[in-house]
Amino acid sequence: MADTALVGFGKSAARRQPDGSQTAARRQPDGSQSAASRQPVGSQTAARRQPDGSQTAASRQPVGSQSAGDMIHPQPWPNGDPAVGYGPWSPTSDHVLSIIPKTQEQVDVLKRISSEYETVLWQPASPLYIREGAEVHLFVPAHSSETVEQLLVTHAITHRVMLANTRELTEIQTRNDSTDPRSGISYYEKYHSLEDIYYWINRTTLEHPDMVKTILIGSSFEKRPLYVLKVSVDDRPNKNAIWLDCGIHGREWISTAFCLWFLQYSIGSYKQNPDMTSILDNMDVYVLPVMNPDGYKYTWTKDRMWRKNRSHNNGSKCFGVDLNRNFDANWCTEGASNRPCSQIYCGQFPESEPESKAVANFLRSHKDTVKLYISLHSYSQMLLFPYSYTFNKTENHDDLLAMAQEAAEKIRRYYSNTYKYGAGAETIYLAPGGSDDWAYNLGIKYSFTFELQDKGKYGFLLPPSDISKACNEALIAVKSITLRVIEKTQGTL
Ligand code: 0X9
Ligand code: ZN
Repeated sequence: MADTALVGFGKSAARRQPDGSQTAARRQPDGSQSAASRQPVGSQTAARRQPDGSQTAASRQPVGSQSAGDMIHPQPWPNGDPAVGYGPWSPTSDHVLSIIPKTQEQVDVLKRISSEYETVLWQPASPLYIREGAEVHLFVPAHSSETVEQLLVTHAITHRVMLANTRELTEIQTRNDSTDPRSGISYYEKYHSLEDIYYWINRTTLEHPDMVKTILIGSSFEKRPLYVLKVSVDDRPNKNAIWLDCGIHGREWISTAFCLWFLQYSIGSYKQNPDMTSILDNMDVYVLPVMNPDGYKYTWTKDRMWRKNRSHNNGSKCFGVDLNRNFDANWCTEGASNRPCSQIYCGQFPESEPESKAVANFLRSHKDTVKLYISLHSYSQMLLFPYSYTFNKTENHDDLLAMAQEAAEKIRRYYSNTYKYGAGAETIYLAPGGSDDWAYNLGIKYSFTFELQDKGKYGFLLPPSDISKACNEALIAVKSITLRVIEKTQGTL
């Protein structure tokens, strides 16, 4: 990965590499941001971004002009300048800050930092959603850290370092020990590259021809296949079904890991586990493990923080559409953006993207049988249900609430972990164009979005050692809700 080319080093080295180049997050040619890659000689640190995502020419400096001493510090550090080594925080590596804005002015400063400087918002997904008193998680590449720190201190904005060195965690997430059978770690307790996942899909289908079929439902913008695995224990036509999709957002790796976990579990536990047996006796299961293969691939090769798909936006240098703003559910109203450089860009029109169109087409043609829709995301530990595009309640709000509550209680009982639950708009933010709301309006009245672990300790960089607990607790929620749906839909087909 490009990200791993760098190592953090001391302030006195002033971010200059031995070859004379500077360490700094590099803007990709498409206008996207690489989390931390090597910057070409002549570019500068702490690059300032224009609101449209481009970089200001004025902020570029000639080679050699940049050193720790060149940075402008209007004495923001009461205990001395950390650049000389004795300050409270010496950010020489990419890190994540937890920040709580307490006033509207602080909210505005944070919105500006997260949209104009080379940083990546982890939580919330867009500056649009930043609110007074709500915690913000901001990824800050090493080269932006002094500028960001200075702005926060100047405006007295409370913040703390949440993750001190993200490169190490990224490295741990991509380390592949699968070749060592003695490690004792199963395939499902690791993250896998897209190629590995395609290989796994193929092998799983071949190994379980009686239970698993692969359905090609379309292809991505970059022409990668979108495979759905159908798990079915009999050939009963028009059997009720559940749908699960994972990986709609590239950087949310635990989501895709969950789909593989779930598939393996359903295949292996039929006639072993009574709940799963009852689920498969009553329902077919459709699973789309990677809804956004281009974005996922990009997070493995170029930019670990990438969220959207990778489609080209005419007239803009920014790539990608947020697939979870591209569905036809109050599309592109408040809570989405019509600007291609935004993380929550809604696209040119509803279902403009091949990935969302493929899912929508499949569900439209299976809408009489699919009774439960679940979309897996991360992070923040929430069980959400419609609506997210309006504060209005759905007609079966109480049912959905009871199901989410029961699932969250089971997670608390069995795993001592807490999940918030509720309708999306009131629980996180108003966000139109989402797959769950669209599926609900299509007629799939049991529709959920799960935000898996964690709550920010590692965020998107959840270590592989946490996969099993994250997946097991999500599994308990999926089973609990599915069993309720079976009860409620018995006899509907
Ligand atoms: O904003 C989203 O798309 C989801 N959160 S995330 O941090 N994973 O990006 C929440 C989606 C909730 N549902 C809808 N907005 N429809
Ligand atoms: Zn997501």
